[in-house]
Amino acid sequence: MNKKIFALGILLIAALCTVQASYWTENPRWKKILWAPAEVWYEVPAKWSIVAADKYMNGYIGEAIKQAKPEIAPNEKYTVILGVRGDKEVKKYKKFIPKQAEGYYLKVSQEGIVIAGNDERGLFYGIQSLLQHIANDIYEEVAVADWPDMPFRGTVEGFYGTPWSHEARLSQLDFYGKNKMNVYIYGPKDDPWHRDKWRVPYPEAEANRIAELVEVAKKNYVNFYWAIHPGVDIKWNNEDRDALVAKLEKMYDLGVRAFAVFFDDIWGEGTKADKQAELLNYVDNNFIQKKKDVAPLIMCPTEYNRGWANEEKGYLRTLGSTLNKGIEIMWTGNSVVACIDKPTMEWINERIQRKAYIWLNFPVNDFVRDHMLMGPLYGNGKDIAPLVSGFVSNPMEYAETSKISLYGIADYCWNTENYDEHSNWQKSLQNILPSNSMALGVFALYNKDLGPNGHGFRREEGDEIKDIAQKAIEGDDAALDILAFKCWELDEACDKLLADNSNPQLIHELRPWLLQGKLLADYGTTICNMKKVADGKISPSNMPLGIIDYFNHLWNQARDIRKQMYDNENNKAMLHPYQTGTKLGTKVLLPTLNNLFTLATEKYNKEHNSKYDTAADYNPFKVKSTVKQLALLPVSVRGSDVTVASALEVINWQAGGEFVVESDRPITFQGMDFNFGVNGVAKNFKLELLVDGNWREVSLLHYADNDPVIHTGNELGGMTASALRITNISGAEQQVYFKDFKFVRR
Ligand code: 14T
Repeated sequence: MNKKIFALGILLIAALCTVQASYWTENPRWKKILWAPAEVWYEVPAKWSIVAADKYMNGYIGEAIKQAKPEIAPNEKYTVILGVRGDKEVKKYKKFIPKQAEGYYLKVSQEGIVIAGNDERGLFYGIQSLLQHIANDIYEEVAVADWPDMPFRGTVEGFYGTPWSHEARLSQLDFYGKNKMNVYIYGPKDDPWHRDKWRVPYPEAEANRIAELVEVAKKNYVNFYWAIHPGVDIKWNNEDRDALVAKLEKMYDLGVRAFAVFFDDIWGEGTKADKQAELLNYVDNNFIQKKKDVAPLIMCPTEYNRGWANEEKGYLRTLGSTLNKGIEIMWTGNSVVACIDKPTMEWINERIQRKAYIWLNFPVNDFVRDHMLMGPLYGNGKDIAPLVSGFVSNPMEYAETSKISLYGIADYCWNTENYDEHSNWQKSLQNILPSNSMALGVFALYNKDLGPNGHGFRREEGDEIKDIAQKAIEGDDAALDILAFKCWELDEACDKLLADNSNPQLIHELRPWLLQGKLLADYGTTICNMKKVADGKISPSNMPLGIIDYFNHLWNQARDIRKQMYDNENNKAMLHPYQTGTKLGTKVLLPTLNNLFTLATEKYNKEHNSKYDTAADYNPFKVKSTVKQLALLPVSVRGSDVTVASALEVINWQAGGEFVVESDRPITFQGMDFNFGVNGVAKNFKLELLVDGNWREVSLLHYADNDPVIHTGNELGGMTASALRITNISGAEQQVYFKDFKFVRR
């Protein structure tokens, strides 16, 4: 081979390795490596001196650089030079500083360190990169130019359920600073002063906490947005308009300098585009603009996704043409819960005449509360950065666990084209639980998918065991052994995590799922053994000592574990009111195990002439509906209660539309009630039960005029049927909520 080409090749490979191996550890990943001389590690000095203007050192920049381990000693030769474009300290490096907002230049060498921000936030981010780079007390020489792709990156605390605790929020703000996210929108649905009591000022204790959050946000260079949700009962008059501005003024007095107004998940008067725009323009002109030190207003529209957009009524176009140009408009994509791609951005941007501000409903789990979402962020377009004005994630009420996905959000929003979900996910596990990141990774493999849900949003889970699962089902012994190993590995991971005390908040949030994980693993081990016995692969001499009928023991044990899993899910003390259970491994592992249980038992019955029940736990109920929004709702069974998950949105129930719950076996009814969230609507609906092939009507009534709950007549008790059907018989579309649908079996 030509020597020159050979040498060049080696150089090229060396260069690639250097960049890949060493500089992908930072989060978000750096944009541009300008200089990376060699893969050599140097010790971080014990002391250094700082060259920077006093105004920085006496402020948050000073606080940030003091997080580093080296002691600051005035005349130390090793210097850290800090500055912002235009400062004399960094004049020499001007040409390296990226021109983008929040960009910075960072150089770490044996001579010293230079961080030059394009602006103060850029300088702060440069310091964060340095802190990450020297975290292990060693460093490689490097120079980078770095800047964000999306101007606003962060979270919207916008879920239903228990709002984050104050401590959780403080920890989040710190996390955002470290990962270069600059937005936190405060809008928890169940904070009364955000929504139900939007006109009322916060009591003192809550107000003080908000003031503290604002302070901590500033330290982390995060814009703290406070959101108000007035649409539930707003009147379009001057009184309510003034009440809204007065509340914002109160928040301003607490230090808030960024605001949002949400009109999501409402109906009736509050949903009118022209009225919303008129109010918001007033707020913008008379409050936001007047203040001079307040960030542009953000609004969440009522039609916040394409699935809900009514083109004829032109809601979005009205907002687009009427709302002041500086007001940001939020958007969740093609549906409530969706990945964002270029077509959805083009579609919405054209209508609202500005770049939409993305509200990503991931990893929020308020509509699938039995699932913990610990998987990577993936599926969003890597070409949408130029089309968005901001990108925020709506997380889970489990703040600490949400950091797994938020770590991905930070990376994706900063370095969109180069986002790699696999490496990011690995890093995020390492970041959130360095002491046990492998165990966390194993456990998380079974906590990624959401299960069936009304939004039809699913995630990959279990792809890595799909093949062996299939082979094990087909009778492959080696595959069955691997599956058994996977169960052991899960059990071990749960043990490690339950015993970990390095991140107590994380383990506290995960505990119900960890306990369930141990049971699932135990169930799996038992079933793999059942299958081996049924296949004649465990010889009597290998069975536990003194056991005569091993299969009998295993079968009963599997049943007993299922019962424990069931009891765990129904432990009311542990759950919150809407918690529908505690599930994991539902996409591949659990169905595989259930399948193996049935196969093993069938085979054993056949060969031993026994009559063990072959059914692993399964759900005998199915929902069917001609009302589109109801058709995908999951049914869950808890003891004698059968519940259909509530839909929090308004249901447009067309005339004649049917909602059916079917069972594969007869149900004897004890009682039933449901709540459509509207008083006096029982008369618009008909309930029927399918008894011996005939539909039989059961009467419906309200107990009181002011109580939306619909009850059934006494004739229901004791009736046996295989399906129930509710029909809109009013002759007109009914707008109702679908909450608390339940019947009780005898
Ligand atoms: F404002 C919106 F962008 C938005 O997403 N609003 C809510 C949000 O608070 C909630 O956390 C999220 C996920 O459940 O979805 C929105 O709320 C809904 C949407 C529905 F389609 C609640 C119930 C629904 F049926």
